[in-house]
Amino acid sequence: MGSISIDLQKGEAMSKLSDHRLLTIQDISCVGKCSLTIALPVISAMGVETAVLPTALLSTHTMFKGFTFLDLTDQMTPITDHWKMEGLTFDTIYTGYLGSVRQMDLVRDIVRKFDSPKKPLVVIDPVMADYGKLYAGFDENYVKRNAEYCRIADVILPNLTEASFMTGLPYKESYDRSYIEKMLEALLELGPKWAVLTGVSFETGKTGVIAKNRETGEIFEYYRDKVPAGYHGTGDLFSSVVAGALTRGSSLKEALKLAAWYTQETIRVTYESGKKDAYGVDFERTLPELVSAL
Ligand code: PXL
Repeated sequence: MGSISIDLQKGEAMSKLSDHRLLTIQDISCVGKCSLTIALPVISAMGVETAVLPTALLSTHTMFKGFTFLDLTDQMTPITDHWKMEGLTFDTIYTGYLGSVRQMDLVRDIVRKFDSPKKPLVVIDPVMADYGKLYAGFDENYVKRNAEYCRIADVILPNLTEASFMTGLPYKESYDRSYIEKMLEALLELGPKWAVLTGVSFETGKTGVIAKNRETGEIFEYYRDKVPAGYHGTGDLFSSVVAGALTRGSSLKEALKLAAWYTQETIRVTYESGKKDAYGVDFERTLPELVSAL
């Protein structure tokens, strides 16, 4: 038992630690720079206390051959019950890679568990696919349940592949504006307040993000120069910055601009350092820039 909680009422000890507290729920891949090994350092550096609920322990992410996998699903309820007993609250609940449909059901229970005194903002990155293909271990049922799971979100952040799997619209590498608008509409039908599509490009050499609000129909988009390289974990980096910025009180537009700039800057620095494999981005080198930008 930590010494601070001895003198204070339950919950009071924890609630004094930080002005903003976010809970992120995703796997920990010990090596490979993705999910929690990105979310925890990045969101903490943004000045947001970051609680973690690891859903699985992997030796590496699933792009490596022969990775180990320890399922932590059975820990999700006891850990969060303990937090509830301690009187903890979260400003934001942000989920990334979830290993199973059951984990989505448990996250729904967790969101309900922490919905008072103030409902947390729910940010969902439905991590499951890229470049037209599902990641190892996922199937049609996982896709269908992920689409249903997006209903509880304030903000969803799929890439185009994930969006096409969830909406049933065809995946296209070249497309026009009407395709993207249809995709946003179909995503909003899943029920989130904001649908954000990442990795959208209408012009050679540019890439960015486009978002639509379900209630107002407002569209926001932001593009930057495309660095000619793809690295693992950049979606997790983008979503972590969005979740961190929203938790600090930024508007979604500010959060998306910051995340798009920071992700592109990090890809650029990684690429210019000569790294050509997809292993991961050197966010450790660009974190000071993110902190200065806040
Ligand atoms: O970066 C997304 C991600 C997160 N976690 C695990 C993954 C992947 C993508 O492959 O395998 C375990």
